[in-house]
Amino acid sequence: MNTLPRPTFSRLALRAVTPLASLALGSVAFADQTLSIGDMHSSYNRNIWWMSVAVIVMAILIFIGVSYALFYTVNKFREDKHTAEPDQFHGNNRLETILIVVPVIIVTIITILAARTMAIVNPTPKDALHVNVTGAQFWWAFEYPGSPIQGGTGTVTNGNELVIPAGRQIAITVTAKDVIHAFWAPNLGGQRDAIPGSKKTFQIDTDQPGVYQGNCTLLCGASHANMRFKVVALPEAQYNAFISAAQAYKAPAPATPSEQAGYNIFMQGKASAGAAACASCHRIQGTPAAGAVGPDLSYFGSRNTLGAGRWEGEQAKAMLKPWIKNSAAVKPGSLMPAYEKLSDQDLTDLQAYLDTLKLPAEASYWGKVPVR
Ligand code: HEC
Ligand SMILES: [Cu+2]
Repeated sequence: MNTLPRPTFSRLALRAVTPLASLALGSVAFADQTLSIGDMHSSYNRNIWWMSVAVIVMAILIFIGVSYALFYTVNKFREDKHTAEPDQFHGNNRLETILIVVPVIIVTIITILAARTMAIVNPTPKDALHVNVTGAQFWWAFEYPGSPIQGGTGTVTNGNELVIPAGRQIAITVTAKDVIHAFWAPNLGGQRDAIPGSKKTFQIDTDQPGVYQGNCTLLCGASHANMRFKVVALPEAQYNAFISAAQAYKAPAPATPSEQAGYNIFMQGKASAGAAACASCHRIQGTPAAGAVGPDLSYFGSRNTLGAGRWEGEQAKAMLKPWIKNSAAVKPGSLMPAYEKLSDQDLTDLQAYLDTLKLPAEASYWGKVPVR
């Protein structure tokens, strides 16, 4: 017996209409979030949308006008109505002038609309928050040039998770380390190529706090599709708590023997396992680890993703050991070396140490705003 409910017409229609509607809005739905250029909480998207509406309305009017003219002439000059040979004439100045002037007016209007929109969205506002973004195979570095580290060198940096205040313009200066990537968080604004040796500044923004999805959108190698990032837009006060805690942050000293063992492998490697020191590639604020070849791990314990958004939440925790052992086996093309010779105990120790790298509770940014 078939106990499945029979699909009713309305259910079928809904099934057909939902993807069409999201296609029309330029959005893609994932399990729990939506990538959408139709997210009107971003002033960038709003400006582009209203310009598009104007152009689409013009296009519809032109379509109607041209179709009308076509059917009108076809009907009026049908052969069965006019058996005699049609008038033979050369040129029609009035018609030709109209055919030149009208398109010129249309293109001029579109040019003005586009130039106006560019003039609105392109200049960096004075009060924008500046973030330097660097793409690398296959991860993202986010650096806050305006937020120096207290009693240290450099500025606040995070890997793969970009924390921003909602309701403010964020000036992103984007570049790349190795090959060309592209930065895009569609809900927050336009995309820009990340090109080695070039720096481009543009703005993203949202007035709605939440966690948003970002992706590399230029084919850059085996794990291009796994080169994701999160943008966590916090209410301004929570953002300020995050950034001041990040400026003051010092990784806690290892407290247990396991954490200490993990710390030692991280900082010095483990000669018997032929393991290079993790610290040569990764930075942990407040420790001697200052590498910049891989993502900053200063508050890795407060992060929710692993492998540049390849895994999230519980999965990210479960994948940490396989990741350290051989990241390329679980994320194709990963440029982090494999550590096959580290024992399970070594991996447990490393995980224990990495888990301690946490921001203070009031400054941690996960779980405070909904995933959008
Ligand atoms: C040769 C440089 C290099 C060394 C040495 C290295 N890593 Fe990495 N690591 C990387 C790169 C590059 C990535 C980013 C890979 C990707 O996402 O595609 C990475 C990513 C990571 C991540 C994931 C970060 C995130 O947010 O996604 C963790 C955790 C990590 N490494 C831990 C370690 C540990 C622990 C060690 C030592 C056992 C180590 N790394 C040694 C280069 C290195
Ligand atoms: Cu990329």
